Amino acid sequence: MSDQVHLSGPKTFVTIEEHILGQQRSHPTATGSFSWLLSGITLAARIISAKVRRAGILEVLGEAGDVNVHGEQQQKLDILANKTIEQCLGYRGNVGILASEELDHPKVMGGSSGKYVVIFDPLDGSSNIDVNVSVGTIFAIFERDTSNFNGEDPMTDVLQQGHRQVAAGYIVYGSSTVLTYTTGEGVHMFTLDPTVGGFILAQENVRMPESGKMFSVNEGNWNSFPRGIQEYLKWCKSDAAGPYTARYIGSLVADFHRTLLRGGIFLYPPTAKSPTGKLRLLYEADPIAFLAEQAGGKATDGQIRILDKQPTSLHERTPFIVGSVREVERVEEFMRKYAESPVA
Ligand code: P6P
Repeated sequence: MSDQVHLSGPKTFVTIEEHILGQQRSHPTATGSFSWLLSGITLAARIISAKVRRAGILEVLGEAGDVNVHGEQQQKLDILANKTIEQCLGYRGNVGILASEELDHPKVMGGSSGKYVVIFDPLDGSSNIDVNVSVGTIFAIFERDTSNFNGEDPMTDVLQQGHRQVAAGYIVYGSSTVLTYTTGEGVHMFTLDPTVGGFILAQENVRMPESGKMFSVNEGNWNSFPRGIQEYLKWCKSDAAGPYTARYIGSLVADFHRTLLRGGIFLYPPTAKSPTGKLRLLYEADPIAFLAEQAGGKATDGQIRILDKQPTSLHERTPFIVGSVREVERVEEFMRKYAESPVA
């Protein structure tokens, strides 16, 4: 049975719950536990969306006066989003470990019974909140090896390579709230309908265009980009290339959402300020890379496939290049060609 959702009778809208159940039915061994977990994520998404939409009214704009583990000012909505996800997922019984950008260490929820690990960025791009730019939530889901869990450090279940994800997704709080997820069987997109308070299927089996003349990078860091990246961007701006269009929102989820739908490439290379890249491997690059590959795209750190990287710490950063397969391959060619050349 394909994982397409089959509706009987006249075409009506498909809710995310129906779609998840449809995916579950295509797995004879599925117990519903995973569907129960994903419904916790959709609940958290609806709550966070409501808070983001009323940020100005709820007086949750502005900084919370504290800093997170990275020394970044915590926005009040950051904290609210983190708490919401913990409450919606942490007590479902099948989540054993939660790890978040906002937490110094992973949280073990209710002993060793929880089968899943959920790693998330509760509100990515939160510095954009006060200027009404799209922000997003990103999540990655792994299974735990509970057979040998005897209270040892939960990090052994958190520091898994990205290709071991059982699901990943994001919610982008933009002109509309869109939830995109994959369980390894294609990428599916849902739009929140505020009138019914539910996510409705917008597009099934989303495919990223194989190429796209749009690059997304913060060129303010140009001087410290690797030579290969500089030469690739020069090529993009040349008549030989077209030239390309530049689009950069400064919010990963929004920049990736556009790249997923329109094609092109997003880059956050090493910079002087962030020599190992700015974006985090576990809860930004890995889930986005899983979605990109499931949609026919590609994701690398410039040398290694993102999903093959072995994390060594929870908040580890990585250079990140993701997008249409032809565009990423072209960047890799430039990186190889100028590998021996110092930064120009
Ligand atoms: P810069 C937002 O703070 C974020 O973590 C990502 O969402 C975004 O892609 C990146 O940082 C933007 O960083 O240095 O260009 O402002």
